[in-house]
Amino acid sequence: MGTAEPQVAAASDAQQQTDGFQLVIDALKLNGIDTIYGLPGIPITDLTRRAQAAGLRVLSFRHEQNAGYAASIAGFLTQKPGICLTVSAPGFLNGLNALAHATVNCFPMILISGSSEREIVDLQQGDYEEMDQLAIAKPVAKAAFRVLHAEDIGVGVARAIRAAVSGRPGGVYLDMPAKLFAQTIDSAVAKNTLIKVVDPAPKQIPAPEAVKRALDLLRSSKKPLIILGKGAAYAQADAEIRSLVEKTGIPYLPMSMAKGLLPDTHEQCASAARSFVLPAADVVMLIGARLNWLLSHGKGKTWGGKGHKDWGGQKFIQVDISPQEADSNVRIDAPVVGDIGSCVSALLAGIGSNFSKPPAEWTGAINEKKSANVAKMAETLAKNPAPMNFHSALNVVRDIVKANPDAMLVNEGANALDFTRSIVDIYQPRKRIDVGTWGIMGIGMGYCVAAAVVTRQPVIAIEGDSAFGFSGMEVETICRYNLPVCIVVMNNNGVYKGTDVDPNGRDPAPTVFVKGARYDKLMEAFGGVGVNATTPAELRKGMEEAIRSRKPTLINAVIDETAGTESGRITSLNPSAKKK
Ligand code: ADP
Ligand code: TZD
Ligand code: MG
Repeated sequence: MGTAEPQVAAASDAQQQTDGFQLVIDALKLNGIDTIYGLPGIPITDLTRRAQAAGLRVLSFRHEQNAGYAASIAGFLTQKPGICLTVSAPGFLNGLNALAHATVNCFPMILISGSSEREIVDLQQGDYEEMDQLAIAKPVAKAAFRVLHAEDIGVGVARAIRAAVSGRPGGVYLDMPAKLFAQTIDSAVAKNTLIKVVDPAPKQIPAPEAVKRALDLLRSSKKPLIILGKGAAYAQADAEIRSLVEKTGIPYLPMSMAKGLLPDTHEQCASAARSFVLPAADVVMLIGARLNWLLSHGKGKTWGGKGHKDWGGQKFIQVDISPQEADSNVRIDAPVVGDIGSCVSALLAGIGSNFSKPPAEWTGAINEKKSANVAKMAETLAKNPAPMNFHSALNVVRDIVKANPDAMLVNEGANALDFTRSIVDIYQPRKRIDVGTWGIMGIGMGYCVAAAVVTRQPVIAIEGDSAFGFSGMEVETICRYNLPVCIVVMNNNGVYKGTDVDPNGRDPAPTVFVKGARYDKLMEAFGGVGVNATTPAELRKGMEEAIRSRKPTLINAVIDETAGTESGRITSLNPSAKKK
């Protein structure tokens, strides 16, 4: 009898304990995070198991980089930080590329990595997979934090969420040493340490004088142009943006991932007259787009430049959440700083009902260019050469996307990227996701997994054969989770094309792969559907069937190996081209 009581007390004490693993899960769930993209191992294996047991969706990848890219694009699509979970040192480093990618592209993402104990790391005592991860993550992350005590997990997760989604979104690193997960703490005390983040991405209302300055400039313009970037797509202010474009009547250009904010077939879309409108416009309003290399830094030949017949010395309005973005390349005459939803609403309120639409001379000239270019393109697309080229294959993809406007389109490669971007119209916001600001290869299969999981819509991936190779093993992941993904590998036997040869006749050229490779068989290895398509008709049949069945499918589209251009559309950045 005398010993019975303490034993009961001990048992109930034990019941009231929680641990680091559980607190991480509780903190994520409390903040509405329902999916983890990761790869298990010491010290986070149990975190993946227990998260799944607790009802979180845990998607397990074959390489952390792909899990990281998946998390980053989930962040873009949902405005909630995508979570990537990795083991220490090598797993962390594999995920780091995606963390940097998230920061560079302004996507909210949190990389959570298990790590070695501080004591061992700081004395460099040689732990299993030891590395000073926090220090390494800092330069590529928007913010980086380490949590040492279970009672600080709530604060650590809250700070990571705020840093990822507030202001300009970005990648955040959260370092969790192994010992943290096993720490136990009283459940009641622990509960109070958790934080449900209130208003994680607060509205940022633009200053009225900034809005007025921008509108005055727009009103003075004879040849205005709006450029929509992926920040505008991220902002989910779709109705306001459409309204601004339509009420002002200003022609617009969508950047790659802003395609579909308004349907690419919209009468004000100037994509088919891009090289005409950029130099000719007099006032350009950037909405969630940076004047980086993708817009030729706002100067030089693309923009007319001095001496060009259309040189207008453009004036710029820039709508952006980052106050530091303006003037990064050229003078911004009217910066409007705030979140795009608030800024566009303020601009709309300011234009009222008496905004005069741009002169017909301007819109008419654009339409003329557009019609000419569209007619030229239609002619090219209608050809049916043997073997298939990019155009005849993408003509099929264009039809399939038109018939399935809800489907997500993932796209990477060089020619496979550039041709798809210009040929395949997008009809709804946030349906096109691609290589982003860095023009990076390897986003493909990670993006496919996240796009399918987040949107539940069919996913079509148009992949260069080189691009596909960077993440190709994730076809197993796609099969394992039975995701409705249709991958089309544009197989031209190599990087840019498949025709290079080693002048010494010893090895294959650096840009060339195994000729006639059958990527479709990779998919079959894991129970998915493989199709080898040598004609547009075969490609169409394969894609239609994939969308209908929602089965993981890989179509090896055999493309003329002479069809590509070196570096696709960015030949001018190739130093060998600069030398000439
Ligand atoms: P693109 O590559 O499509 O041209 P960028 O990635 O260069 O687009 O630019 C995106 C811009 O959008 C960044 O400067 C970023 O600060 C901004 N941005 C992102 N989210 C928001 C938001 N919610 N409100 C305002 N600006 C945003
Ligand atoms: N590595 C990474 C991470 N990103 C890159 N962009 C490159 C290398 C360089 N690169 C490109 O810019 S495009 C490309 C590489 C290797 C592949 C092009 O070949 P592809 O496409 O087969 O994917 P096309 O259709 O043959 O042009
Ligand atoms: Mg290729």
